[in-house]
Amino acid sequence: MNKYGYRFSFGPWNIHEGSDPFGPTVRSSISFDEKLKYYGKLGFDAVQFHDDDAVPDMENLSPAQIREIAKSVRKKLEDYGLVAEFVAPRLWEHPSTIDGGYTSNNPKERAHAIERSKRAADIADEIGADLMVLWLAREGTYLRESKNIVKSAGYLMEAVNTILDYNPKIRIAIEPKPNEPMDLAYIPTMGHALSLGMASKDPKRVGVLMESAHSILAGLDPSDEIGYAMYFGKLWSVHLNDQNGAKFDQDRSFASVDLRRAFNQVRILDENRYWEVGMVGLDVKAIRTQPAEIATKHLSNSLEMFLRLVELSRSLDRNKLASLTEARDYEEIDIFILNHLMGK
Ligand code: XUL
Ligand code: MN
Repeated sequence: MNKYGYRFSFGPWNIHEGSDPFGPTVRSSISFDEKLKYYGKLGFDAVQFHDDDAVPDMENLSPAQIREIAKSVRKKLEDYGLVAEFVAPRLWEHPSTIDGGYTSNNPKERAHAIERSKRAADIADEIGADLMVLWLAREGTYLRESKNIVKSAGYLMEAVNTILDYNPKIRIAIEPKPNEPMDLAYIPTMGHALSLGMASKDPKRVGVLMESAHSILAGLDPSDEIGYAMYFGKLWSVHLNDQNGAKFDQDRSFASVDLRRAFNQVRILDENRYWEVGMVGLDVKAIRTQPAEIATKHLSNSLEMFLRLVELSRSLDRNKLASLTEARDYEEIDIFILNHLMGK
């Protein structure tokens, strides 16, 4: 933790080999144990997990074996002074999730997705996290005619309710994303995620995770998505990063594309005391060109930018902002904010 009270997290996938759909890996793999060493060095407090980041090959293990391995990962975290922030079921790689897990047209595949989520909840239990993140990667369509949206909404509701029933301690944070890998996802925005949670059987235990790049891909502003969720007390995690327009999901370093947009995310989080409710997750990826020995700078740079923007948010002359707002001099607000960001 730093002097502002924020805790930072990232997932092992954020130190990665650099493959993309058009080319192979360009950096060699680093083992999970090796990655753990970076957390403290880079100023991070917590690890975000996909279920199989914690328990590789879990599809071929019994529930008891899965719990046993998860327990040993918790010990490993303790050795490094780290904690687990959340566990997310990886419902997008297994052959039975090719056309979605919870919303697959095949009932056996839907059942598999639910079972997998229960195992992910077991892992969360053993690893010491009370939060499960649902990024609903393949819950959507390539072709509108291929799935029934009304039924699919019901399947998603059923999945959330089943997880809530299965583990009465777990909280769920739904991470919306409008597209990629699907053409269109069923839960593209904060509003979709919040309504699903609020209609669930235990709304107190369902919230959201806001990822900057996903909001931008949806044509929305991340700070508004943050603030809307915070009004309802539902923002339980974030994946801050940046994104240069509506193209593939870039996961660029936080603030690297649009400094003012990043400032506003930090401002809304800080004004609403986010440090009291959640960790600052940085879902950032090194650019593919980055040499292996220096392929963690995206993480430390993002963290540094977040803290510098906290300072800029706290030092903003809010009386001046209020009087300019009162006078409806929004042109002056523009230059006032730009000057503030430029250190004037
Ligand atoms: C996908 C994405 C994932 C989730 C975790 O775009 O953001 O990293 O955040 O599964
Ligand atoms: Mn994410």
